[in-house]
Amino acid sequence: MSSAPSSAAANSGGLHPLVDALAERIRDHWQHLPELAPLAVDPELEAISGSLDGEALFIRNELRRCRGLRKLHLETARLGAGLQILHCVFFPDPRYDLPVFGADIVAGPAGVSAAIVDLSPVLSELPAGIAAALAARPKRSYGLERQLPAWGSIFSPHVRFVRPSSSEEEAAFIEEVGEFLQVLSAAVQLAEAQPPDHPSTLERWHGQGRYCKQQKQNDKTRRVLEKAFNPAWAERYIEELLFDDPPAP
Ligand code: BLA
Repeated sequence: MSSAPSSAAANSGGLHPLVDALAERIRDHWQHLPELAPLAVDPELEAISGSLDGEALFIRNELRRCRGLRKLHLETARLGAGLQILHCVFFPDPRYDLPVFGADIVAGPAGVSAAIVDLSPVLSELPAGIAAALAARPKRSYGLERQLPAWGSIFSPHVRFVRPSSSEEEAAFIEEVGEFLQVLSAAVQLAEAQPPDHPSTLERWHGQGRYCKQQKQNDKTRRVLEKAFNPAWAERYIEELLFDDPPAP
């Protein structure tokens, strides 16, 4: 038996090393969350494969839940024209005073074009303890820091949106994501549920709905999905899986 060299894996549908390494980091992190449990996903949306212009397309969706977070979603995908994507959102259970964790990596044949990570508030500001922990992180700079689009007003002042341009910068970005996850984990461990009909719970539920609505204004995501599949499919995928309205608490 011989094992294939990694370049062969990359040519036959493997993922960019940053996408793979970050997906691994996120899966490892899940194992430390309290009461981690599977979350059902429509089998039609769990693993999707196809081809576009002779290129293999696939989407892999992994979903979990835990105490404090209603939906942990990790998507890894290859969507044609060499486009590789890691999309990850942890949606809080609105009974808990927790932010939304989001990370997205977009890599093309020319390298990573976008790497973003944030703990985003569902109300106007992050819980004070989380804001303080994020502010205390070591500062890192990248050669290319990117400007957020207008819909990005949902992100916190601590958001990192960069184009890493070396393996050092890619490693630094993975470290940063690890720090955001660490800050979230510590908050999850301490968080206590409020009643479903508590006014704060309802405000957080509405706030999470706003987060989803803003994310759906990212035309770049929609365009890629429409091109790889079709507009009706893209619409269903976005509305039902990526940014479905949070269920009432
Ligand atoms: C940008 N997202 C993009 C781009 C593409 C996608 C092709 C343009 C790349 C670039 O600007 O360099 C595509 N992203 C996808 C697809 C999926 C995806 C197809 O996740 C999923 C199937 N996007 C998110 C989340 C965040 C996010 C959770 O889904 C942040 C937490 C951010 N993506 C984000 C931002 C941009 C982006 C801020 C830049 C948008 C812009 O500059 O207009």
